[in-house]
Amino acid sequence: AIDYLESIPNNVDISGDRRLQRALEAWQPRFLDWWKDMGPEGFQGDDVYLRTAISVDSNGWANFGYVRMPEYRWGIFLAEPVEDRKISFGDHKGEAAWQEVPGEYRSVLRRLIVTQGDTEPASVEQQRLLGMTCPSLYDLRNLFQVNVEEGRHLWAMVYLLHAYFGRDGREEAESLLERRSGDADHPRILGAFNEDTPDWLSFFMFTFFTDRDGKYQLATLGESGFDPLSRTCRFMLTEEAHHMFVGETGVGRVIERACELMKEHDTDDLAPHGGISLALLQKWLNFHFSVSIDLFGSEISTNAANYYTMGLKGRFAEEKIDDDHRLKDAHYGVTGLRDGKRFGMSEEPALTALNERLRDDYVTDCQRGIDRWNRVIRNAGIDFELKLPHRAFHRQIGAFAGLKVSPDGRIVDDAEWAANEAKWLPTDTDRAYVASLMHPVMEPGKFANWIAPPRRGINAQPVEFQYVKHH
Ligand code: BYC
Ligand code: FE
Ligand code: FE
Ligand code: FE
Repeated sequence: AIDYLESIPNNVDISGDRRLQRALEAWQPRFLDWWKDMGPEGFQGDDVYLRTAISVDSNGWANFGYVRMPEYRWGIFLAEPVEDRKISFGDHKGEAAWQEVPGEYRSVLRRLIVTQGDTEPASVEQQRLLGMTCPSLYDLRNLFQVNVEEGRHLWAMVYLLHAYFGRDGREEAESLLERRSGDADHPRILGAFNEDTPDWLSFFMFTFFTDRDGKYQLATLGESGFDPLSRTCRFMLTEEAHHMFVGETGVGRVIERACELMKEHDTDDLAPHGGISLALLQKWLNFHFSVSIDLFGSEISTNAANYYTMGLKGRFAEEKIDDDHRLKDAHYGVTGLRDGKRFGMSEEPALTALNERLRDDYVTDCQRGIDRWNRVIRNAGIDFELKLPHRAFHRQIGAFAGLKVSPDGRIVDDAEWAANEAKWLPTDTDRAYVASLMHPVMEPGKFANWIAPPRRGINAQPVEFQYVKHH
């Protein structure tokens, strides 16, 4: 059970450890200062219809009600312990899961936790101005739900740093509030988290593609031999599902509206009609997919091999995979560059290929979502197909970084790139056009012209429910 009488709601008995409690209570006001500065701008005093965790059971963990965001009960919730849990992979396979940090892995583990933790406040910073241009109260509420939960994910990592990493942990927890997305001097750690999220199409793409990286990274950390990390990630994953729902249905509704406008006006140029065309949407997709697959790191990575061998970070659904879970002699097919001219697959040691394997799992999952979007287009009777770009397109990390590749996977020269870049990626003009569509729609049940309403509301409320009471 979660104790809401505590100043920091939790199911880990923080009050049983005075020193930890004091440290977290000292961090809490700094978190709130950060939230007020860097959290959603313009709505901090409003009542928002939010869900708050009341237990960690899969059935019925949520409570819905109006909350002012600064009063949201951010807390520390770990999934229930698995009795007698064993490490399921790497050199320590079969040993009891660790309840304390193994001394020899301390700095590696801290780094993983900090990298994970850094993305959470970064996304809140990236999204802080979006409320001002919400397409509906329903969408506004979903944005804020995502934001408060990303704030809670920061708490999840800060708890681990404070509880298990002593003084360096406390220093890292401070730094997590000091870096800023996009800041030239103190940027967030990973590339995608320093990009802008300037409009709602970007937000929906971000929650589809970038929150989905969260799903895959959290799942691998959910396999960790360090049990507190595993348990906290497993609970975070239950929240993550809603973030990806927001992305998939958000983009889906933009597509639905585009199809309606195309049929109504018998054209695929939707600018005169205030819509987002499918070609424009494809450019946003190209951008967000490429930036998000960078988050998996290099195709060949000794870091990834070490994380696995040490038992710190597993594979997606590790326990469902039928092999030796050590991978010392195993191989995995990795696409690479041959003589700088063409792509080819080679068998690489499975351990160093773990980043690429996870990226493959992720790409398969993305493709399932794209297929569902394409079904919406097909059902509308429109001849257009959204496509994931080739994995080497527009990369900044790994073997394809800086290489000029078309979305369909041809290595092109500078001239061809220059001639086509504006067709493949959002241009300043495209961004200005999408920005010009972003006007707040704050009347219950009303939606901006460029997006269709959702099928149903949140928590069985009607679509026209007053999801945010704006004062
Ligand atoms: N940008 O061996 P390599 C989420 C660095 S999203 C900048 O290729 P490795 C969320 C790397 O640090 C999930 N730098 O990669 C979503 C290393 O630096 P050093 C976030 C990058 O170590 C939405 C060097 O390049 N969680 O939760 O296997 C909203 C070579 O490294 C990038 C995690 O990522 C990049 N994209 O790292 C809110 C889990 N990629 O050693 C939240 C924790 C690599 O040369 N992180 N580098 O200084 C990890 O498991 C790993 O650090 C990575 C891959 C997956 C990032
Ligand atoms: Fe998160
Ligand atoms: Fe998320
Ligand atoms: Fe997010």
